[in-house]
Amino acid sequence: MIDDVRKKNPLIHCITNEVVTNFTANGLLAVGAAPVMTGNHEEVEEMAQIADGLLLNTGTLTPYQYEAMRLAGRAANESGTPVVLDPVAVGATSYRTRVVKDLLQEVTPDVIRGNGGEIAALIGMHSQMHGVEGQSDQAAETLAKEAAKVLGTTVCVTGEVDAISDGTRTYQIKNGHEWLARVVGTGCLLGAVILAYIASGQEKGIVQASAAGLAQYGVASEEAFARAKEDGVGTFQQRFLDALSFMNSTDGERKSHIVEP
Ligand code: ATP
Ligand code: TZP
Ligand code: MG
Ligand code: MG
Repeated sequence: MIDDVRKKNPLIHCITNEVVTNFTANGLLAVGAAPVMTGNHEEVEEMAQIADGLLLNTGTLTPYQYEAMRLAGRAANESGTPVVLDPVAVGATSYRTRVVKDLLQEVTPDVIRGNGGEIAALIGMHSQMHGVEGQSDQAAETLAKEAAKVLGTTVCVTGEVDAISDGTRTYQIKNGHEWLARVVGTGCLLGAVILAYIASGQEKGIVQASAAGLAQYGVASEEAFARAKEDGVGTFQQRFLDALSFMNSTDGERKSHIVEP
């Protein structure tokens, strides 16, 4: 599916946080997508309609940005542009939990992607948040399936093992490397990459396209670690961008580890 992304060069409109904006744009370029970052109320609806995908990421949410997400999300839903929501740090403060739940009354995402703590908090289950990092006591596949049923959309839970579920079909993705959690923005970029895969492979279905994106992202991190392990996490971040840009479908398929639990 990486070939489909490179062929389509999907335009990914990101309303994301100020920590990861540059990394997300570079990561999208590396996989062959075209990033555009804007949260300006004057243009977000038009951009979301032109785009092949819309990313809503609540990492540094403000009231102004919330309104941008509401406007863009509604426009995307009306025009059929796929939407991925990354509910960063939901559960860490009551403001975030309340506001993201409000957003879900207005906008229907095609995929919600978060760590275990964020997804558990979103459906009112026990969650442990430590700023943007979060854990749940549920296994990723159990949590993804339950959250998909409660929220009525596809849910992706990431961590040591990733899982994606639409409530009926559930996959575990066992690629990845723990150093991903030591570079800021790798969760945020992942939401954007999943969107690029969905936008380029819609005929394959949202769960399948997302699982392919998750696996290939994990494979890239494994390759990056092999090249950076003597040097450290700074080099790993660069090698990871390199590996995303070198990804090819043969290696991706051979090394991907997707299973049905
Ligand atoms: P961040 O860790 O950057 O704050 P996040 O918490 O939103 O992001 P994570 O759950 O860390 O998101 O997932 C980001 C990526 O890191 C995913 O591809 C996931 O598979 C991978 N990942 C996280 N922890 C591990 C781990 N211990 N082993 C392997 N891969 C991991
Ligand atoms: N603070 C607010 S947003 C953000 C931080 C540290 C980035 C979180 O990105 P990720 O991908 O979840 O590490
Ligand atoms: Mg994490
Ligand atoms: Mg995150």
